[in-house]
Amino acid sequence: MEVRRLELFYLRMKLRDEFRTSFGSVQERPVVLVRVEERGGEEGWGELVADDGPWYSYETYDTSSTIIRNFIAPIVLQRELQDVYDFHAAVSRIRGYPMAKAAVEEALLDLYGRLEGKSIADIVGGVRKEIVSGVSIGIKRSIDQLVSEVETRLEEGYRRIKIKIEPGHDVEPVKAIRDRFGDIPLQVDANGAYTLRDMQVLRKLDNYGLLMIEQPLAWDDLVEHSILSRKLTTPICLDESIKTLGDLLVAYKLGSCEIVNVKPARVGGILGAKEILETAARLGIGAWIGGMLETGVGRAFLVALASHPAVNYPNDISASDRYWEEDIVEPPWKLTSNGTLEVPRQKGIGVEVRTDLTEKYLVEKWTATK
Ligand code: OSB
Ligand code: MG
Repeated sequence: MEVRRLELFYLRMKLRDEFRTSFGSVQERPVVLVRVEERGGEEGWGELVADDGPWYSYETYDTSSTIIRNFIAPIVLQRELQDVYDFHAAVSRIRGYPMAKAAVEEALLDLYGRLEGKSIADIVGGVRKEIVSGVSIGIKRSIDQLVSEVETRLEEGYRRIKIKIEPGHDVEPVKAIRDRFGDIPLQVDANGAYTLRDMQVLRKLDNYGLLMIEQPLAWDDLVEHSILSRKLTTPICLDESIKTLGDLLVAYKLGSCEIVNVKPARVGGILGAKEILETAARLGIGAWIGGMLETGVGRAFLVALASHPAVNYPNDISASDRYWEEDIVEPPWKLTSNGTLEVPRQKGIGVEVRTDLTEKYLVEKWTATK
């Protein structure tokens, strides 16, 4: 693959509704798309998922796109890459910045798939025709509002509900949902908002038959999660704390989690995510694919990964219309009557980027050429 042009499209897009977690609220987000073009004119697209501020991780769209512009783009344009593993070897000297690496890796994988006539699902060893779609619901102004959103999502067909929690908004919303909807597949995500001093509340949550509690304790902690895991019967799922395959191995040795939320952007790309999925399966750790409020471009990679056989829980991969009035891909991602998304088998990501919409939402464009 000889990449002759790498472009960044900086867009700004409004979410249909505010999305609030324990670390902050998003109404409108930066969307940075990576486009690579190969000598013969074929293209590939990827998405940088970093947000405005360093809240979920240290990356922001600004710092990570600077890393792409100054360090990753020159590497991609300077050499002829044999394959995408070659890309990872070349960028391994850049420490950290998994979201920046994942964004460019996605674009290269899409390009590689288009050149070789393979879908992303083919490339990652996906086997499913459709993937189970769950939905992640933010913190609402009232319990009534939350219950009514859960009702809407269940009616739309989502197969699992995840709600965001934080101290002061935890047992009460879970109880309200159980009282109203009974034994639906339900889980919570704290985004690191609790400590071991909150045992009382965590013990109460343990009584609601939750599928899992996601990232209850600090984002960078494995030891305290292993202590907590011994005290609860509900499985612990780690998101923020698993940044590398090495983290997963340590978490396994310590007994810090029973389940892992796999996000390609958090672990430096699709190939790294595939490796984590395979290791999780080998170790008997449950796995599913998480999201970062992606547009239809990033979503395509999540769907492909979720078709991997190691995935054994519903995913945080909703349809395009859960976040976007108009998604920037054609066709948009649509929920089937089964509460699933179909896995495309066309070459590359299997959806087309709508250049009329990338134009409409464009704030800035950056181009580097060979
Ligand atoms: O912790 O899983 C998370 C969104 C942004 C940042 C972190 C998280 C989330 C979600 C939404 O839960 C997942 C999605 O629907 O894309
Ligand atoms: Mg999470």
